[in-house]
Amino acid sequence: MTREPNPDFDRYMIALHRGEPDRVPLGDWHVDTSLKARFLGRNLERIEDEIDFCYRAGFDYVPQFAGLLTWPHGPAQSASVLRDRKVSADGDQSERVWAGERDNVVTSWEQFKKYTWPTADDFKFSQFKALDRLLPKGMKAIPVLGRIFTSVWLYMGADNFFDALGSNEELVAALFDKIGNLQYETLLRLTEHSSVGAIVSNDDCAHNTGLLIHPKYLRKYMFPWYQKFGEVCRQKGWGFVFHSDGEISEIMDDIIACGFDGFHPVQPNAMDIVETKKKWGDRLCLLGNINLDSTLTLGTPEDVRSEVYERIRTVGPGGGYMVASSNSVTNYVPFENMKAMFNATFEFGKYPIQLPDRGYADTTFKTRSRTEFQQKVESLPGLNAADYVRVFLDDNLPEAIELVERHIAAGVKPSDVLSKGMVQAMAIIGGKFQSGEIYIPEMIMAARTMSSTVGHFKDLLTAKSEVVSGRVVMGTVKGDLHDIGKNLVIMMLEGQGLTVHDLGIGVHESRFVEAVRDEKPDVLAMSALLTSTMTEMKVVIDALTNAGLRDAVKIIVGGAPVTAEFAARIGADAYAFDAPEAAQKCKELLSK
Ligand code: B1M
Repeated sequence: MTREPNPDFDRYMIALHRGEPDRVPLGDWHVDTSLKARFLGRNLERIEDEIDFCYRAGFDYVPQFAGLLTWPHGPAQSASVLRDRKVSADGDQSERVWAGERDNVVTSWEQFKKYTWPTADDFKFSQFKALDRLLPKGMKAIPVLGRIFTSVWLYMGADNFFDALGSNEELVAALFDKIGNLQYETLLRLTEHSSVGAIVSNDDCAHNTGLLIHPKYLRKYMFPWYQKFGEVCRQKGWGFVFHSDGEISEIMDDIIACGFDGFHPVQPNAMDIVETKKKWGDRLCLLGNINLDSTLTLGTPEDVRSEVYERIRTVGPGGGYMVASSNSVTNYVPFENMKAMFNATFEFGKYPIQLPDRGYADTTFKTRSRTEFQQKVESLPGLNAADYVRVFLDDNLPEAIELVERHIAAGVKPSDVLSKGMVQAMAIIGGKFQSGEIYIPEMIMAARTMSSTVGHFKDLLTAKSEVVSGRVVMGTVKGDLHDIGKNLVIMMLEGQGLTVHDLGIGVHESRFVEAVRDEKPDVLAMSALLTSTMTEMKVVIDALTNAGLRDAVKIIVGGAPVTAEFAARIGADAYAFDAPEAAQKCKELLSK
């Protein structure tokens, strides 16, 4: 790539303030080290190398992680090294892991008090000192600092966190306070550095179809901290960008109220960037949207070029847009695709933008389609599934038990209590989750209350049950540690009367084969959240074929980047968009 680097942080700030600079800036906050090294033709060992990469790639800034990261497999080049606390399992200090994702370091008051909390003094700021001295003219530093909500739930572990919102909210509040304060103290330290020009606060609040938790918690515990961040940024004249994956429309106004100037990464599978610009583009600059689920990872450089063209054509005019990936430039983005994204930004991004429509939208912008889950509600005289919906969502086990007793006493068959009462209630609750009426914690709580109710009447309800029965083995595939979605799927399956053996996360193909051979399940269910790991599903199917077991089991796949078309291509029997649909599809597979 021969291009004269011409860094100019004013360009970044003009775009951030919704203006038209000379050209559309690049806006990513993280590029994997391996790609940077390949770009430079050498390993990155010093801050000078980071600067060199950003300069030569065409960025107007150098992003650097700061503060508490709680990043289980953290970006190795992160600059916020913890001095003397927890280190990674292999003893590598450079991984700077405070709390392993599965360590669940704080789940009780006792642990909260016992834990050696870091202070801002424990973080290293020397990289910013170096940037103060070394940055070339026109460039600034962007500390990536936020992760308040994310750190809280990673410290507790997802399940414990979701539980605690209902059962121990004071502990959740204390964690928000502790971590919010720590990140804020770190921000104040950064005010001493002349190189800083903006802050990117990264805090993933959502998945593909909605927020992870009810916005009232974010409003109570997270946004007040970002208000304080916003004040500091305003006083310093710094730009302020919020990063959250997923569909966050519900909290967009809160983000604006905190003083954020920009929103990254407008994930294409979750939000339509053209619509987002129409609604909020007069108050927020948009950064991102180059699709990590498909184009950047699976497409060709020409596909990437087309997608950048399309984004600049549709979102660039009028200003307030920066080209970036829809999360970060991960190690599984092909090198040539990364370069194509940078180059196309320079090629098409010059203002004024007047690009003709080349019809790229149809080929580059692939959003997954969701099948609406149609739940048939059959009512029986004296039995209304809605009653179970209410008590499950209220987490009211005594009332659920009373309800079952009342229905049995009124002469409803136990199998109908289960299939037309509770199982239907869980399906209705799944529909509420799909429509965004309830969030993950409520769904988990309802599933647990149902399971406890069934457990209470185990012999009575499950004897000669007409509820579909079947056995499922499920796991998240090798290389992938995402499990919140998998766990929800399992709860829905169990809520529909299926027995599930959870193999956990990062499951090797040999483990799937072994489970199919030994446990003879009716269905094998696989989850993947990364484009790089969904190909593992095919590896598992091939391994089953080689072991002569492919026809012994039905296979269903799903997860955020997985599509029906992909499922068909790898030879799976079914695909489901979400947990309620997974339950529906498994039942269909069982009836075949
Ligand atoms: Co990660 N992450 N993450 N992450 N993360 C995603 C998945 C991502 C989509 C964000 C984005 O692009 N903006 C992106 C993947 C992009 C891609 O490759 N296509 C991503 C990335 C890049 C990464 C890292 C690589 C980041 C990095 O290090 N640079 C890294 C990878 C780690 C690894 O796995 N090796 C990483 C790490 C993490 C955390 C550890 C911080 C955390 C996971 C913690 C955990 O699971 N215990 C995390 C999270 C939380 C997310 C987001 C924000 C939320 C995922 C989630 O839990 N959703 C996610 C953004 C997003 O999804 N938009 C993102 C809630 C859950 C209910 O939804 O899991 O989609 P979901 O499950 C749904 C459906 O997909 C479906 O039903 C569920 C419920 O209805 N479903 C199935 C799931 N499995 C199914 C199976 C079925 C059927 C349906 O049949 C069998």
